[in-house]
Amino acid sequence: MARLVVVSNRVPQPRQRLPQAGGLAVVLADAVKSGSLWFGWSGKCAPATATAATLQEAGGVTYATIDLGETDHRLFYTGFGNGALWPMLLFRLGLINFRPEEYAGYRAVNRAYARALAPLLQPDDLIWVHDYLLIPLAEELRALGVDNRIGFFLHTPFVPPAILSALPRAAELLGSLCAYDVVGFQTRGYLAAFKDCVTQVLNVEVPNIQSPNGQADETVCFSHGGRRVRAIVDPVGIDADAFSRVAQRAVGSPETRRLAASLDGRALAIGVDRLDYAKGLPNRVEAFGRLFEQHPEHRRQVSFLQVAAPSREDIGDYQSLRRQLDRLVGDVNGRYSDADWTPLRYMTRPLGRRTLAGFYRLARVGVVTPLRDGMNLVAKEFIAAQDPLDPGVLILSRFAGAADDMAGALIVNPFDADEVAEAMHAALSMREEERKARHEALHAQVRRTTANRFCEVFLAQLQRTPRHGGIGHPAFAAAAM
Ligand code: ADQ
Repeated sequence: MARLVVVSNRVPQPRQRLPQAGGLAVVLADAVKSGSLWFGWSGKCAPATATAATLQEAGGVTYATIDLGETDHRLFYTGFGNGALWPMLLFRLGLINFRPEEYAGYRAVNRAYARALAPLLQPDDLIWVHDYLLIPLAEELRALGVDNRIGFFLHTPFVPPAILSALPRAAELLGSLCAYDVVGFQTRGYLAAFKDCVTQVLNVEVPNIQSPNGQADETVCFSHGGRRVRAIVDPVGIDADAFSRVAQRAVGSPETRRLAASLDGRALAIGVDRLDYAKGLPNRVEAFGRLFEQHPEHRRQVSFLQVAAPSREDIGDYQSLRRQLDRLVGDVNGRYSDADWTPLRYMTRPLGRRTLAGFYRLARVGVVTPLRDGMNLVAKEFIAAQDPLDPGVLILSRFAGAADDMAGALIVNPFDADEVAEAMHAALSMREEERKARHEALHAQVRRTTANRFCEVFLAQLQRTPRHGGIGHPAFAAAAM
């Protein structure tokens, strides 16, 4: 069995016994077995970017990290990565701030990662690269002569050609993606968008492969730059059974009991997100206010808890989002609060995984209304955490990847405050029978598309790629389809 090398910008702390809630570490827990290597940024900035990785070992896994120079980090992460590429992938063209020097810095950091990683590689290693910050990594590794099998998974959405083309140098990035042997997407829609971009932006012919049930493609294969690329659909999931157990135990925890007592018999609605403009928090707060306008019977009967973990705080758009939310939450609370009831509780800090699980289980409504989201794991966690005998109701944005296979949720357009308010009303008024039926279907789905399955599907695809991915290689013909 080949060694697995995972590459992600952030690497879990080796000494942390329980990984951070929801991070990549949780998703990859089963795949990163003893003997694997995990490579990425140390999380620290130094005067200059390191040229060699520092190695640490824990539980048989080697963690190899490098410090980034302060300027490199700014250009790569705050600059091109999150100031141009992220808004483009999240369909927010107005927020794209493209600067050529930042793009150069983004590519330079990918080159530095490649140079530090290459000496650690063994010939048969399977390399699995994660997310939008590392799109050019395979191309940089190939330039150093690395011909291992390299796969890439995009956790964000993928966009249609009209959106992609708005970002300067996007065609170059699309070409960089073709240096991978396998490229994975969360949904069929993103794969179809990728196929359209390859066809229209790179002028490459991509043959149709009809899936057996006649649905949209789950795999496309094409050749570009002398290599064969296989693009696949592989939705990210959670370890649903483990999360259910954590939630069951957490109901007795002091934090959950305190929250339950503070509700004083009222229903709880909950939202849990990174503080990111893609998560639709201002629209959600507005919709909650609209609920009290349109259905005054819910006043004093429900409390909404929004947990928002600060993220990318050194970027201006994130600072203004925070200010906007402070004001909006104040508006709704000012308008509807009573001396002994506050409609909106708003916390800007992360919560532990167990506390979160207990809070989800207590909630009658889970509100997951991003404007765009690659998948959204909170939707899946909320479902896994419910008591099947008295479950809460999920309200889910149609623009989250999760909506593709979570039809049992109340699916909404997050831009339509009235529609979201109506869904909140429907969820709060829903009879037990319907809540149970919806939960049963959703729970079965969340248990099917687990984190473990996500890893198995991706690695099986990568494994079946011939080692020398070049088209001329004789192994290619056998493995091409
Ligand atoms: P994110 O955009 O970070 O991830 P998401 O899928 O919602 O989004 O995952 C967030 C995780 O962090 C969840 O496990 C959640 O429990 C946890 N979390 C969020 N806020 C928290 C808080 N305040 N306290 C504690 N924990 C919190 C990216 C993509 C998503 C995709 C994932 C996985 O943007 O679309 O689903 O990767 O592929």
